[in-house]
Amino acid sequence: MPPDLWALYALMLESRLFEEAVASLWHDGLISGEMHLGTGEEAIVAGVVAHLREGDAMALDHRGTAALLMRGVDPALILRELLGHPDGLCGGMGGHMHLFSKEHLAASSGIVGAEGPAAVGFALSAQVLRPGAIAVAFFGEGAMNQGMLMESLNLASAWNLPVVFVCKDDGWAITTHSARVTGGDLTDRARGLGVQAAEVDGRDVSAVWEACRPAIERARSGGGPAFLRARCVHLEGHFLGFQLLRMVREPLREMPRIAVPLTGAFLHPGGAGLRERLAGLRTVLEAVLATLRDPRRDPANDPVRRARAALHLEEARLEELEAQVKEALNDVLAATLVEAPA
Ligand SMILES: Cc1ncc(C[n+]2csc(CCOP(=O)(O)OP(=O)(O)O)c2C)c(N)n1
Repeated sequence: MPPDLWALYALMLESRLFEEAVASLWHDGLISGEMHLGTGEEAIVAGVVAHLREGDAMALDHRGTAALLMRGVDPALILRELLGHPDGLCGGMGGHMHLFSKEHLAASSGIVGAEGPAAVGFALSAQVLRPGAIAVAFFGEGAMNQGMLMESLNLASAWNLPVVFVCKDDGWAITTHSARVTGGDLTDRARGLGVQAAEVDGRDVSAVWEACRPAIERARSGGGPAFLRARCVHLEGHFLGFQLLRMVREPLREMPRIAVPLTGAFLHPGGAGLRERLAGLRTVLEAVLATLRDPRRDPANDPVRRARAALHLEEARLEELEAQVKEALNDVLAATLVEAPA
């Protein structure tokens, strides 16, 4: 059975529109604190969540909004939670990094890597209490360098637990280039612990859906854990207002403010030797070029846009679907914002 791209696109679009609305509220100062969005991860989340059934569980990271929405959690409850409203999903006390839904067996955490132990706990209870049910853990590649996630992969393998570990690999952990702090290959690392592992283009929702199907089916039927590494691009950078993204989006305006004084300092005679100063100039040049080549500048890395392009031949159906998703979301937003205190 092929994936239903229409249904997957609807999930992704709802999530994208919801997070765009959240971004706008955050920029207006109505949501306090940091805000990590999952924009750019929608294909991974939709491709996995579409396989889940009642009784399955999800352990989520600091970008858990998309997964909860796609799993059917009421968007009004999530929005009220982000606004700190007492009627929010967690009484307004959790905020966007600590969203829980007992009804949906979903728990998120701002502690990087904590999705591993939570998913293993969910999977152990599924193995004992609800055979056939599974747990999914969503986390970034940075979390793969956390001990507790390694322990979780190990235990899931040793106990043959029904858990699928989904690594949303965008290559960055805030401002750390993950490759610089990572030994070996992450997929091989999972295999080394006895966990079946696969890689997929996380910008392609059909590919993700196809890639995780055998992993989920195997876990359901007692075949043990799996690891899926899906590459993606975080379109908003690490969090809203991310300083590096300002440079990526407006290099001509932002870059000179940093590059010009640095270049001037390296050209200034005296101080460090010529060799060091030339190396400094080279670093500045490389940084400027890397900014211009940044994958966040390339619309082809947007999974929602890619899914839409695959459906564009049926323009009328597409527009109808988009209008439906927008209208439903606008109703929720309007009702929630009227109810929420200023
Ligand atoms: C245990 C722990 N260490 C550090 C942090 C600070 N922190 C928050 S997000 C983040 C980066 C995580 O990178 P990754 O796992 O790749 O996820 P991404 O943010 O890229 O989605 C860090 C280091 C934290 N929240 N928890």
